Order: sequence, then C-alpha cells, then structure tokens
Amino acid sequence: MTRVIHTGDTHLGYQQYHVPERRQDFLAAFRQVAADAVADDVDAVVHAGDLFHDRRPTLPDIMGALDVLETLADADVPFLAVVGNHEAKRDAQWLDLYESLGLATRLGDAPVTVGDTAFYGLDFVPRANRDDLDLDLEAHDTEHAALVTHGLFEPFDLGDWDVGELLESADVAVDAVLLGDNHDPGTKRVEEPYETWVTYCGSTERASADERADRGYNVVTFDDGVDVRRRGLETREFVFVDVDLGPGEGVERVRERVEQHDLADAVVHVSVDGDGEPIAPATVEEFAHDQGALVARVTDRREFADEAEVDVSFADPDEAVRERVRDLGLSRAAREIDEAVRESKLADSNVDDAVEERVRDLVDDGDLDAFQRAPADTDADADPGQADRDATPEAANDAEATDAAGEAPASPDDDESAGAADVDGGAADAHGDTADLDRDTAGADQAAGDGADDPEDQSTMEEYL
Ligand SMILES: [Mn+2]
Repeated sequence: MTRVIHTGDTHLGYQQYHVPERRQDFLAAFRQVAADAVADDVDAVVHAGDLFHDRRPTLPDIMGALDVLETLADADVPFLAVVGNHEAKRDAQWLDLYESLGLATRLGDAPVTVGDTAFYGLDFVPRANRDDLDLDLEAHDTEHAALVTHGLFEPFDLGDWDVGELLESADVAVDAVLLGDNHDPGTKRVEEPYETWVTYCGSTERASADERADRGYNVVTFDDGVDVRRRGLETREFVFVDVDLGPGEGVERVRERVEQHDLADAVVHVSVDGDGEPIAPATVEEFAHDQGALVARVTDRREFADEAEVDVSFADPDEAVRERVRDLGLSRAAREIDEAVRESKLADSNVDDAVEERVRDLVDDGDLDAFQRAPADTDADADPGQADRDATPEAANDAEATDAAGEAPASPDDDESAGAADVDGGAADAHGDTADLDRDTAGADQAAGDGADDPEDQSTMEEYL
C-alpha cells in the first residue's frame, strides 16, 4: 500500500490584491500541507505543478519553499513534483534547484518508486507541442503506477486535451493520473481501455475570486484499488456577498448585506446586480475596510449606459467590438491585454496582475515585436493572440532567436529598465481603453451563458490556472 498527499497549484509568490499578507497566505497553505504530511506520516507529497505563481519568484518565495521542503526532508517524506505552466523557465527549473539540494525529485519518464507504487511525471505541455508528444515511460516492476502532470484535461469540463490521448502514448498502464492546473478539485474514472482514475487536487489558496469553495488537497491511497479523499485547509476567510437590488434600493441595502458578515481580516467580494440606484463602489469598499476587511472589492454588474447615444448594431455586438478593435491597429501585446480584460474569465480584481505578468513575460522573452503597432484591418488578426497564448517558453525562445534577431533583448531580470517602464505605461493605457469595452459587452457575455464551453475562454483559463 502507498499513501500520498496529492497537492498542486500552490502559487507561491502571488501577491494577490497587491497586499503582502496574501503572499504570506500562499506560503502558509503550503506549510500546512507539509505539516499535515509529516503529522500523518504519508509516504510522499506529490506536487502536480505551479509551486510558484510565476517563473521569477523573489528570494523570500524561494527561501519560503526551501524551508517547507526542509520540513518534509527532515521527516523523510519525499517531495515528488512536475513543472506547471506558471513557473516554467526556459532551461533549468526551480525544481532542479531543490532537487540538487536533495529536497525534491523531479518526476519524468523513469519510474520513481515509493512503497509499491511507481510515479511518473510530465511537465505542462503547451498546445503546440501536444500532437507529436510521445510519452515514453520506462517499465516499472511494482504493483501500482501513477502519472503526475499539469494541464486542463478532458473528461473534465474545462479540458482542452483528452487524457486518453496521453494515456495511449504512455505505453505503461497507470492506476491514476494526478493532475494540477484546474484549481477546482474533482475525480473521474476513465473506463476502457485505460481503466484509470483521473483527479485534480485543486489549489491550496484562492488564486482568483472564482475559487469560492473551500481549499484543500487529495490523499490518495494505492491499495486494492485507488482511493481518493479530500482534506480541507484553513485558509484566509473570503466573504462573498451577492446583492440583488430591488427598485429604489441603493448603497444602504448593499451596506446592510455586507454588515451581516464578520469581515475581520477577510477578503470581501461584493457583487451588485438587479435594479435599484447607482452606487459608488468606493463607499462600500471603505465601509468594509472600516469593518476590518483586509481587502474589499465591489463589482457592479449593472449597466447604466445611455442607449440612445450608442451607434452600433446590436445584431452581433461581439462582432462590432471586434471590428472596432481591428480598426485600432493595436500591437500584438495590446491585443493580448484587450483579450485578458474583455474575453477571459479572469476575475476583475485579477486583471491588473495578469496583465502586468503578461507584459513582463513578453519583455522577458525579448519579444519586442509584440509592441509594434499593427497595420489596421488585417484579416490575419481575426484571432488575436491565439498563437501567442500557445507559445511555450521554448517557443518564445525560438521566436526570440528568429523574429527578434539583432534586437537586444531586455535584460531578463531588470524590472526597472526604462524600456520596461515604458511598456508598463502603455499597458496601463490599453487597460484603461478596454475596461470600458468590458462594460459594454459584459451583458452580452452573460446572456450567452458566459460558457465554460467557449474555446476562447478555455485557452485563457489555461493561461491563468
Ligand atoms: Mn495553477
């Protein structure tokens, strides 16, 4: 029998809402998982990727992870892991650093045996590299086997890659696939010919306001069969207040509803919908802060636009917006930002961080062409940014070698360079422009069900999970 903790999507270093406390929260959650592993004397901690929120964690983040991994090593609990999309660097990975210190094992094609179970790993595979993927797992001589990887897989709803394809190319049969990337936990059975369990452990702290359910991890036991159980984590209180205003109701009603909750040290998300009067979100946020909230965010989902002044056909408002965006001749970087703001399922409160990260990645990759203004109205732009979203760190590297040849790439670790500062300024402007568009189309998105079925949304989710 082998019993392991299956965790992932730890996102160390994410300073959510720009408050240092949140950065600490992500580390504290990881610390709790390790403490549970030691207390429970599990055979290993298996990490399914996104230990770090981005590929450039700060030294305190790196040392925080080191400290937690030392706790596990001191208790002789192995830490087996793969690399997620958020943290992937071009060549050596952060995980390699910990492995070189004897604190982690990076899983791959060769089986790593714990008890009577062989563990294999596959780092996040960008879409462009999936077709010719041949998973060449080496044979094992134990009773059970598990594959650990990171990505959005079918048969789960947000999946963009059938786990069956992966299993087919694997040669070795596995009892379970332990997954990261989707922050919502879930377990499914894949029947013949694979007959395996597929499970997501979920994130250990809320990386977005969409993650309302309690956080936790999986305890997976390989015995006669595979047993997957959830165990919860104590994380910072998130208070979600959804207010549906009736006619004549306004900010007082919102305040009443917010007041019903204990807001001390909590992250408070207030969402206002329905009829009623316009409200000033800042008033409600201030009120929540006065009640002791760490963070307060108010989203007013209602529209108060003066429809008479709008000069577009609403037969297909999305197309009207796309047309206008094409006419703007935005650079590729600006289109990506526009996509993040309007199309993606990012919570409003995460848009700033996500956009900053995206622009920083482009600068890091030396992909300065991305900031060139595009000629207006080219059909090649019909699907803005798709190729870029699929770009891998390696592919970006290639792009740097070919497209940007001759241009001096930005110094990878120099945030404060004048170039980066200018780019940030540009991003802020683009953000401002598109924020208004967001409001214009929010209603249409919702009317369309804002579906997880929308392939655009899926590819974006992949980027941010
Ligand atoms: Mn993640």
